[in-house]
Amino acid sequence: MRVTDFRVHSIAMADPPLRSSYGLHQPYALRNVIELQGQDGITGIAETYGGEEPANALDALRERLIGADPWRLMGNLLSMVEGGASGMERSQTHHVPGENPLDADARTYSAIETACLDLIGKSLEVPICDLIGGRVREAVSFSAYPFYKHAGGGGEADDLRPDEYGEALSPEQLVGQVRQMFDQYGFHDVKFKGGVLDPEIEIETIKQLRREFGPEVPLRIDPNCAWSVDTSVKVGIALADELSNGGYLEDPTAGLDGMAEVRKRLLAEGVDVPLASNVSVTSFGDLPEAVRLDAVQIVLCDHHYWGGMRQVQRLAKTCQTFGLGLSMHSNSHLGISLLAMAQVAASTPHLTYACDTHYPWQTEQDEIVAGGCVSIQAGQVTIPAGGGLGVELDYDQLARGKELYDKIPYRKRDDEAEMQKYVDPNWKRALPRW
Ligand code: GKR
Ligand code: MG
Repeated sequence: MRVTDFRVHSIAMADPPLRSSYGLHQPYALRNVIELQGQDGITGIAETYGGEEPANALDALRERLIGADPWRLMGNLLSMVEGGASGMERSQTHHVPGENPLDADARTYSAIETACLDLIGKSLEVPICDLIGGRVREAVSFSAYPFYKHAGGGGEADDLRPDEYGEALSPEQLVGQVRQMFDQYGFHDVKFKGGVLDPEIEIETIKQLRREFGPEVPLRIDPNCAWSVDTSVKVGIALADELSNGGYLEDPTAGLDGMAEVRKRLLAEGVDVPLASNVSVTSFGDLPEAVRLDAVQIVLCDHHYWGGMRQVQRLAKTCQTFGLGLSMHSNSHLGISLLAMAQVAASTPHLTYACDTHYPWQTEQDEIVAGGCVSIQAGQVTIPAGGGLGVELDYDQLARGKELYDKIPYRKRDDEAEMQKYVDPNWKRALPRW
């Protein structure tokens, strides 16, 4: 089998005004979708971070891709993941995910790997999860991912979208948002994006979530490093009960040293809430120090920037070896990414938490997989019967996403600029803020 053509499509999708310590989501989120066409007309697809730089990096590989054997390609390009900066420490504390130059090669490689696996899987009629080791679960659990948000459903001008969830800038509104997600998708877990309001309000939000959903629903909070060590310890103590039973405290503060200090001080207080990270641990090079310092007890994997699905499987085994848990990180994405996440999760035995997903924040109007939105039922995505990822592209919808991209001015994610535009002209990301 040979690759006969390679196409990169830059698309946009509406995104609601979600808040985090990075700032405010812009009215559109960007994605790049690639197609790797094989000789027999079968095409492998993948979805990755959006905007110009990732598209250019993918385009730059064209010559190496055309004429290559997709089975060999993943090995031929492996130095993008195993060599250079990719194996070394590359914390994304100060970068919006997808904008960290140190993981650029790993992100590019991952998209090519996914498209190769989709192409191979489709031609053999074997789902990716079985191709890369065999499924250990038929369906993958995802958690509700509530955000504080301003009113609005995303999009702009004549493309303003309905505001499905409404404003959520208080504990009560946030609880209402989660209830709506639970009713619609049947989630069993909550990963709550904090680092936005005063920590006392965020503590109250978690307490109200616990009162509303009870102790059988695991709760996690992720302020993306917005807190000092002192504040992190204070929050950890205040939420010791609510964040236990399968919950965790994710990236409360910046850096491995800070995380280690939080852990040490919490343990000294008799609080054994585990610390999770997708910010201070983003590569294998970060792991030895994280383990040595006991800074992180749960790593969030993400095939998009860890260098692909097989690297995630290796990460899982490494975590298991060192007694760490494994969860899965997400950024704004559509159905191709959701299925890629589900395929790797289905074939990863040591996955100890329900995965994150932003999927409920996107709408069918922007979905580019044939048949519309991928179904999440009882909080789970079931592995489709088809080969590869199990989905095909809807080319009309893809064209629509490309038109949208051409029309809008956004070319990279910039939550700080959006925050300055709509909330506070002087706003800067400050770590720690509290
Ligand atoms: O979408 O604003 C967001 C999130 O804050 C995202 O950028 C993070 O990468 O989901 C994320 C996380 O778990 O850190
Ligand atoms: Mg996180």
